[in-house]
Amino acid sequence: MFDWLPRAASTYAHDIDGLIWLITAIVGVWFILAEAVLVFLIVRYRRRPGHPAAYVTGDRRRQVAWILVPCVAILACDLIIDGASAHVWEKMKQTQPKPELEIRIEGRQWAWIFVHPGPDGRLDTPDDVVKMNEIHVPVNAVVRFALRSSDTLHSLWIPELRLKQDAVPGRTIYGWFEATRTGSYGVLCAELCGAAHGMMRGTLTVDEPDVYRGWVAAEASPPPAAGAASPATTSAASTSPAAPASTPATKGAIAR
Ligand SMILES: [Cu+2]
Repeated sequence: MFDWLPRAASTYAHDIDGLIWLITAIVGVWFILAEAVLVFLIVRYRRRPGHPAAYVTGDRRRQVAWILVPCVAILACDLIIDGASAHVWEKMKQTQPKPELEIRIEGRQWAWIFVHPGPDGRLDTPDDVVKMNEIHVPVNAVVRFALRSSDTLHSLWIPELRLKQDAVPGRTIYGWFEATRTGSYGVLCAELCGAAHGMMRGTLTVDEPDVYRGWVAAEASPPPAAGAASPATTSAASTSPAAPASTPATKGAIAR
């Protein structure tokens, strides 16, 4: 309709946008109505010579109706919003489509750590690809994530996917998304989490499946040769030297 929202890039983005517009329309009508009545009453009952102010107790039936009728109407609007959002909640939160990719995400002060499965397609194996503030997924694939926080509350926010999910210390929260457009999108934290909260930014790269597979293959370390490299050496080699969180300690900390 308008370009007021970030470009939609997930399968449920349009459902969320529909709710945003529905709520905006309902609240907008009430806002205009309330302000119009307010201005009318201010003008109609302005101070005038010879018209003393009346003491209105609000206990007469017609006066009570001025309160009760809008309350019932607003409650009805709430129920309309609840009804419209129920199927979106069901689709996003209560349904877990069969994932084609599982990723582990950890929020910490002040970065996002993403653990991708390596070429073997499984997490918790030596070829896992651990990245700080960098997540890669294939387009048109269901991605299931397990989200955790290692310190305080964070909130994973990817506006183009219409995905926002709190990360709560001590809990693992599962969710999913399916990106529908290739490209790079911002990954933000939507929960004030400390002094450098504003710097807690990452990038989601959505690629064609073969490009994604190529990226994983390039980033993953080769499996350790028998007796050749120690596990610590292998873990360090599997990560980018520019990503300080991609250390053996990090991998251990976010492994289940
Ligand atoms: Cu934050």
